Amino acid sequence: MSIKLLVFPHSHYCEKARWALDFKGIDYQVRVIMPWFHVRTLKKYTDVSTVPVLLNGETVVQGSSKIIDYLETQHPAHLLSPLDRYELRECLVGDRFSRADLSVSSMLSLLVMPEQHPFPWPAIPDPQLQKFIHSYHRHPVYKWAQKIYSRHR
Ligand SMILES: N[C@@H](CCC(=O)N[C@@H](CS)C(=O)NCC(=O)O)C(=O)O
Repeated sequence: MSIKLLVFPHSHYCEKARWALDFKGIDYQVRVIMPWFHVRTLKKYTDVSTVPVLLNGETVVQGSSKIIDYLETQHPAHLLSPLDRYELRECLVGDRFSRADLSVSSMLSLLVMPEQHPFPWPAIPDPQLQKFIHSYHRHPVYKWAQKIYSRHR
């Protein structure tokens, strides 16, 4: 039975879960559900109305961090959890890409709108919002997230 991931297309939490699955090279199907209608769809699996939700046979895993925890145990190749959680070097935690980098970059994806994101970004008609986004272009954290996306997504 293949893994299914229920998502909103432009949710940073959903992006976090999708990226973790992609990074681990796991075969899965994305099922895009729409806000508002999602409540009825999710009711079949859980009492809580948030996405992402991972379905694997009878197993239901809800929440981006819980999904990563689940994937780490089921698919330990390409670990995303640092072995030594207190080590701090080039990456946010440890010396290699981990769930810390994945999580923070996913949270920033709606601002950075990286080209590697699997769903296309809509044009932003509001000039004030365009200006706001533009004002972050040179910010080191913005650049850091772009780099993480280009190297690891
Ligand atoms: N802590 C959860 C938060 C998930 C979450 O808030 N998802 C939002 C979309 S970004 C959602 O499903 N909102 C709809 C709702 O609350 O009914 C996670 O990490 O997955």
